[in-house]
Amino acid sequence: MVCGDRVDVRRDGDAGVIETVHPRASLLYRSDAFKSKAIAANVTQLAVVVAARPSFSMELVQRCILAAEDQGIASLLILNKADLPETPAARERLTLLTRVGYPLVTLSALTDVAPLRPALQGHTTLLIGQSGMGKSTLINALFPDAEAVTAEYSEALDSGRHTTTHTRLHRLDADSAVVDSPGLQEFALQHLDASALAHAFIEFRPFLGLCRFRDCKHESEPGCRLLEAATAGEIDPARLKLFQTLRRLQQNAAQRL
Ligand SMILES: Nc1nc2c(ncn2[C@@H]2O[C@H](COP(=O)(O)OP(=O)(O)O)[C@@H](O)[C@H]2O)c(=O)[nH]1
Ligand SMILES: [Mg+2]
Ligand SMILES: [Zn+2]
Repeated sequence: MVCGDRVDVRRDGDAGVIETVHPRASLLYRSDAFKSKAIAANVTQLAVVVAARPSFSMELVQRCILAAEDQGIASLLILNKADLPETPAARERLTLLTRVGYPLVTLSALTDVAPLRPALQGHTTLLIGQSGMGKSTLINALFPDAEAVTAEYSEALDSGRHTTTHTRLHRLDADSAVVDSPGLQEFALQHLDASALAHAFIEFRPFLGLCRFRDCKHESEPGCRLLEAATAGEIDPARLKLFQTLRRLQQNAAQRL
């Protein structure tokens, strides 16, 4: 059982006994080179928190979104620390993803999280982000009783250990919840074959299956519809380049097994 599982509980004196675990609509994994571990079930939306400072990795942001797409989970971008003067430059970097259609909410978790509330309504949202982006600050603002430990607070305690170490589900209302998971989830992508990976790039979908060769790797083959689309500006060449990089990584990993 993982965070987000739906269960039926039977009362047994003072205790609750789990009788049934319902089938999962989705399941997200965290992984490293050796193993993957389920982190949350029944998530309906991924929200990736970024900020102008410290700098964030567009590749990591995209990897998370790709893993979510593979599970049929939509993603949302949160640009936090809108009060910082470098925010417009950060927003510019995100256009790679907003042009594809991913919604972007810009806010300052220190002052006002109201802009985020409509996007959370009706969803179970997994909140992720690289360290320092303001995820704990955001959780505290949304859930004043949560006591998520922020960077300043853990410095004051002079301990790096006082950070979130387990996945937690915070309920907003009957239909909405936010799942907070420690650190950045490097979602598993290794298990995606080339075809699944290509489908995870949602803007590639209209072009898939139209290449001259059925086993086209979308590298330099003649009649490759994706290469044509990148040249014609129908898809962003930077996204195709990321696909090619990830496909090669996946292939190399598969060969080592
Ligand atoms: N200027 C500014 N700083 C923020 C904002 N939100 C969070 N921070 C700061 O960013 C740092 C990291 O925040 P924290 O919530 O611990 O980040 P986490 O590692 O993602 O959980 C802290 O010093 C926060 O006070 C914001 O909206 N504006
Ligand atoms: Mg934190
Ligand atoms: Zn192709």
